[in-house]
Parts: sequence; structure tokens; C-alpha cells
Amino acid sequence: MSVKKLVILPDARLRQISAPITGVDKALRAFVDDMFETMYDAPGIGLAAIQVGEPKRLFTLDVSKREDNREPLVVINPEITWKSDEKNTYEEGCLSIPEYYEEVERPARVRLKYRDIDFVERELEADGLLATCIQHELDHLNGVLFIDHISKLKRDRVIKKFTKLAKRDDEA
Ligand code: GNR
Ligand code: NI
Repeated sequence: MSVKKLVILPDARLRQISAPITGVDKALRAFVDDMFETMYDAPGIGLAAIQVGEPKRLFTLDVSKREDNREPLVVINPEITWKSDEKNTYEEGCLSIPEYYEEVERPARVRLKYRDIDFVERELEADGLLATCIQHELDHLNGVLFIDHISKLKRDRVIKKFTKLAKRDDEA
């Protein structure tokens, strides 16, 4: 098991569309273990495979509050089958945009069709932070970031800041 390096804005990989997974083998299980280790280490409540450089339609989630009561969830090839008209606003952050937080409005509840770690088809209905997190992660699989849901002024400002930071690190 290992903590993997996170892909950070403005890395172009974050804009890639991830490819469907065709089956689960030993290598993919080991990769999922590494994703959990990376997510808990960060710490974060969700992690999409592309955030560690793998363009696969897969994310890990755990919105549980206590470390001694973890609720890990592996989501493969997800599809949202229903969104509520009712909206909810959360202050979102992203491990690929460290220490930047902004309010985002999204559907308050969603139904999700996906495959679990045994590649068995499942469905769940989510509300609250879980519903927000599912939508944030599914966006990553389509190359979409939470800053795409805020004003262009704020988005351009944060992209500019992270572009400068990346250049500085490059030159160092
Ligand atoms: O750790 C995370 N917290 C979070 C808070 C509000 C809405 C979404 C998230 S997901 C984020 C981890 C991450 O970047 N996942 O892609
Ligand atoms: Ni994110």
C-alpha cells in the first residue's frame, strides 16, 4: 500500500475524460487500496482516480465523521439516474486545488447506478454531503472541477494563482 502523489491544478490531466472500467482484477484492487490510503492521508472525503493520474471511471468516498467508524465506498462506472429539483449549497474544496474553498449549489439528492469493488451493479440514493460529494467526484471523471460551478471571475483568479505556483515550483 502506498500514498500516491496528487495531481494539482492546472495539470491538464484534470481535464481528461476518464474511461470506463471493464472488470476488477488484483491490480485494480491494489490501486483502490492505494486510493483509500491517499484519501485518508490527505485527508479528504472523496478521491477520483484521475486525481492520482489514472483516467479510470472510479472514485472512493468516505463521508463518515469519525476515524474509528469508517464507511468506505468504492464507486465504479457511475451514472446519475435521477437528480432532485431541490438544491443544496455546500462549501466545497478539492484535493487538486489545495486550500481553496467556495460555495457550490447542486441538486440536494441524487440516485446513482454504479458497480462495486466486486463489479456487481448497485444503486443508491444520497442526500446531504454524500450527494454533493458524489456529484463532485463524478464531475472529475468528466474533466470537470468544482471551480467550473463558480463565477468566471473567481475561477480565473484561482487558476491564475495555481498557474503561478506551478511555475515557481518548476523553476525551484
Ligand atoms: O475532501 C473533499 N472535501 C469535499 C468537501 C465538500 C465537497 C466536496 C469535497 S470532495 C474533497 C476531496 C476531493 O477533491 N475529491 O475529488
Ligand atoms: Ni475534487
